[in-house]
Amino acid sequence: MDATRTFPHAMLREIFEQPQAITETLSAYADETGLREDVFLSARPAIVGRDSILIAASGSSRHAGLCGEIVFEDLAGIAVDVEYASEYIYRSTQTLKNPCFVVISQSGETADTSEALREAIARGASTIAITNKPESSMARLASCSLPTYAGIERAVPATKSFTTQLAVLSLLGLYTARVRGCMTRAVVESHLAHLFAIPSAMATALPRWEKKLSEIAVALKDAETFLFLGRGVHYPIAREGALKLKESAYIQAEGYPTGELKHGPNALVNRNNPLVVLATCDPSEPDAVLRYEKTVNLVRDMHKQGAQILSIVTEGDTRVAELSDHVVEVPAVADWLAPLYEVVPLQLLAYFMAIGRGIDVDNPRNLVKAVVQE
Ligand code: F1P
Repeated sequence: MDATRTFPHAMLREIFEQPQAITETLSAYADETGLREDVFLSARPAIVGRDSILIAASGSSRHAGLCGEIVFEDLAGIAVDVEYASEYIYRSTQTLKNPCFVVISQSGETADTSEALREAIARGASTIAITNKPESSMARLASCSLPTYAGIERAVPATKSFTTQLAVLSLLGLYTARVRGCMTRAVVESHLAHLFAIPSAMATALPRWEKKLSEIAVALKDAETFLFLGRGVHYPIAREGALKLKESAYIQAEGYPTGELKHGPNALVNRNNPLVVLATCDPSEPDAVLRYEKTVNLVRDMHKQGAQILSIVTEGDTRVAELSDHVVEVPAVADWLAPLYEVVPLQLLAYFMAIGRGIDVDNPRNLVKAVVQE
């Protein structure tokens, strides 16, 4: 980041701080050759011998958890459930007898998530807290604390805390795969090389994304509602994009699995209700290619139907791009890591839509940084 640049809002500064925040977080847990065993030591008993993982969180942190669900399942072959923290305490005690219970919270103080953590401890679960505050009550309460190193996040809409949560979940996914015997050291090393390459590619892309999204926000300024669509690990990013737009710009938005569009929401699609489609592709992964092909078909149908489409595609894509009104390219990367890139243009979309509406984006109405009362 240009150290001399001053930003008009904390949210924009924090968006630009992400490459640095991700680098610091990755470096705390690993280097390019391997995971730091000593740092993960306290996570080991929480993970080894568990049949499943239960993640509880609220808001953006929950969306990071939804990405984590796919990562843990795909990398480590362990079943994962993601619960709204506020719902967990009402869930049956009869299921998931031996889970590793993971809370994710920027503040480490959100009342619903703290309550869920206390309940999980009472139910005998082993617990891990991923927070941005190592001294927070959740970090102290859990048997293992895995902090994010995002630095202070001032704007209410979460940005760098979210991407650093994704970074910790990716590392924990690799560690879990390793201790469960699902991955060789060499494969871990190659994943780490990809992870460590992300911050500098993100830093290079950020000025281009900033310009592009400021223009797209002007083009979409009269849109009434937004539908964000994503499949697989990209679906949580659709949810996060929609939440960012709601909380920052006061615009009604929903995040849906792409394949669900034709099961109801399509009735709403018209030029005033644009679609934001996560349509990246990792050609080295057959499942990702399949998802991409299905997404191309859907985008084609929506284009014919006259929808207004903003697509997030992999650099060099032409197939989705030519069917879209607005296109944002993100660097090519392994499918499971693409969320780290994809969310950033969506944060910028929310930021510029908010600015266009004269909203105090750092302090949106009715919201606080940490909801400490249920
Ligand atoms: C969770 C959260 C944020 C949201 C808002 C209210 O906070 O829902 O994601 O942006 O600030 O709280 P946390 O548990 O991650 O601190």
